[in-house]
Formats: sequence, structure tokens, C-alpha cells
Amino acid sequence: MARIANALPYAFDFDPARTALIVIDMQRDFIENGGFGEALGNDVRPLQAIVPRVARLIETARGAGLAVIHTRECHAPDLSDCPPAKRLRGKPSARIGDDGPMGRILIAGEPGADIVPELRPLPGETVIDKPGKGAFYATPLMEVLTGLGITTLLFAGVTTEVCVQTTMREANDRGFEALLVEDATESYFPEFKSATLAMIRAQGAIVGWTATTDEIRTALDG
Ligand code: TIU
Repeated sequence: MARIANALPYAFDFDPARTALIVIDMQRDFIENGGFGEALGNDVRPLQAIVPRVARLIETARGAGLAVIHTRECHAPDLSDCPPAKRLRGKPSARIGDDGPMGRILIAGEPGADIVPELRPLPGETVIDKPGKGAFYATPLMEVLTGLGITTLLFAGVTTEVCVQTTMREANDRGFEALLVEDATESYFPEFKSATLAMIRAQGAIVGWTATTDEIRTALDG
């Protein structure tokens, strides 16, 4: 067992052999100019800033032998898995499926839907394509985790309060212990990131724990 003594709201004990790192949606469409995030009116620079930190976390996980799982929010080219309620929401400058500088927005197989090159999955690592914000909805994620004997999940990626928090809540309801890595997640809205961290750890870890990459490294080294 490993222990993150300074995790919040209290020490987090986990078995590395039964722990996976889930890296949520570190895709060009959310992180680079010309993608979905920018089409929604957001400044993508805060998300770009965490790429080296997520890379360090992934290296840490791989070095310790943890399973690393990547997700991508994207849809089939015919949009059969994209409900109109999702596609038509709001007034983005480009909608899901529209043409953009990185190909069709949030469509599987297009350059924009790819994970940023710095965080490219290794051969053999699971990549889950998901049509929703949560990674359990309409995907094989639960079966993958059950097959690997995983009981504990470390979460990183974007955006903190949308796809990361949704997936962490889904995991919590499915009986996983879950921890969000504070410095390896980001939002377009700093106040939403801090609110998410606070609400996750409130009420005695009602959703889960938070800790930093350094704290995880120390726990895995020990
Ligand atoms: N818009 C926003 O903050 N996020 C998303 O649409 N998807 C993810 O969080 N991946």
C-alpha cells in the first residue's frame, strides 16, 4: 500500500497495483487555438499551461507501473452519437461536426480530436472515445477497469468542472476511490477549478480526494 499523507481532506491510502491514472480529454480541440474550446468563447492558454505537468504525472504513473487510460470526447462522423441537445446548445462560433482548422470539430479521427502530441498514449494504453462529458457513459470504461482489477482512480485532464468532475462523480457512484490531481487539471474558469476542488473534498471526501503530483510521487517512491 502507498499513502499520500497530505491529501485533502485526509490521508489517502491506495494499492498501486489496483490504481489507474485516467487522463481526461487532453485533446487539441480543447487545448489549441481553432478547436471546440475556443469556439465556445474560451481562452485556451490556461489549459496549454498544464501540458508539461500532465506529462510529468503520466511519466510518474508509468514509472510506478500504474495503468494509464486516456479519454477523448468525440463523436462519430455521422453525428449519430451526438444528441441535438448537445450540438445545438448555445451560440458557439463553430458547432460539433463543423469544419475548422483542425478538421471537423470533435469528430473521431480528425486532427483536433487527437490527444496533444506531448501526451501521446503509448502502444498498449487504453484510449476511450466518449460521446458524453462523463467517461463511463456509453463507453466500455467500466469493463476495462473491472478487467484490470482496478479499485482506485487518479484523475487529471480538462476541464476540471466539466468532463473531469463528471467522470469522477460517475466513478464515485460505481464504488471507486478517486483522487483529483490538483496541478494536472485545469478549467477555462479559475473560480470553477477552485470550487470543484473544494466540493470534491468537502463533507469528508464526499466525491473523493485531491493531492499534487509531487505528493503522489513521494507516496509512490516510499
Ligand atoms: N467546455 C468545457 O469546459 N468542457 C468540455 O466541453 N469538455 C470537457 O471538459 N472535456
